[in-house]
Amino acid sequence: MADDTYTPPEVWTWDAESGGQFASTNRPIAGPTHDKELPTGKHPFQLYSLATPNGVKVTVMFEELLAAGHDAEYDAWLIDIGEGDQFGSGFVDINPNSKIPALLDRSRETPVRVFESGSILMHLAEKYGAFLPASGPSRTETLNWLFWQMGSAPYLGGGFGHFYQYAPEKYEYPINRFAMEAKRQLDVLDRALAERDFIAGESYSIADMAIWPWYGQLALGRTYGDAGTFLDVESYEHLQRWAKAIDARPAVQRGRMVNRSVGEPETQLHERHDAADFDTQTQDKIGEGS
Ligand SMILES: N[C@@H](CCC(=O)N[C@@H](CS)C(=O)NCC(=O)O)C(=O)O
Repeated sequence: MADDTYTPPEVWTWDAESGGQFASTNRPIAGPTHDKELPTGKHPFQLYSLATPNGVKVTVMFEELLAAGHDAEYDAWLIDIGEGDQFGSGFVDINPNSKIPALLDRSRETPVRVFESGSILMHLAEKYGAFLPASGPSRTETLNWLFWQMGSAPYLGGGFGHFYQYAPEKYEYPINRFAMEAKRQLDVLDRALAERDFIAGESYSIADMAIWPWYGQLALGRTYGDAGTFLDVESYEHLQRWAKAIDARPAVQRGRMVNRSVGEPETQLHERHDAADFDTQTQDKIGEGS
């Protein structure tokens, strides 16, 4: 229905067909739809996720911790959000918001659930004393940018990305509104990165890990079809330099593969239980490419 003919009814009712590409998963209620226990592996950390930008933040963090010599071994299990795995009872117990990523930290006597990607990054950073200064202005600046990402990305993904790429029709009003906001956010980052190597200062931090999967990958032209051209991402010089530098990190390249279920089979590691899995368990090796 075109924008100019729609009058909202007095009380909204759910039309299951109105969710565009995600109509099959989105509902106006929370809670589980079915009973399903989550699998558990041998490591202290059990990650239930998918290689979307929010998922990649956490797998990059684990791979960076391991690369830095921390004992941060983890089992990563694939949650297929297209199939509704996020509404299984075991997953909802760990994240009542039914969104990936969700983590169960079994390194304590009583396991701790951790949901919201920013909370997971902080939890791991504090546990290992890594990628987040322990105190002082540099810690505050890192958290400034971490929370900036958590607050800003829904306008990029749920706003711009949804209307530019996924909505059933192209509507000029929301595309204009969210393209302007997306470009404003890109300029925020570009100006900050003109003055420093990384987003929160001269050290790589959980703020970079949170921001790069969204804005770095947009700058590299990897998200939302032709959005890179549409938003003229090449014009953000400092953002480009940072995006490419982070993309080249081996831990980032590994983190992008974990729980990935689209793309070239050699880039997909559906589950990760061991460092050797990158060499032996990718979809091209186990022959179940999707
Ligand atoms: N603020 C949350 C957002 C998580 C989120 O939106 N996850 C998406 C994938 S990127 C999801 O699980 N969607 C499934 C659904 O909406 O049913 C976080 O950062 O962890």
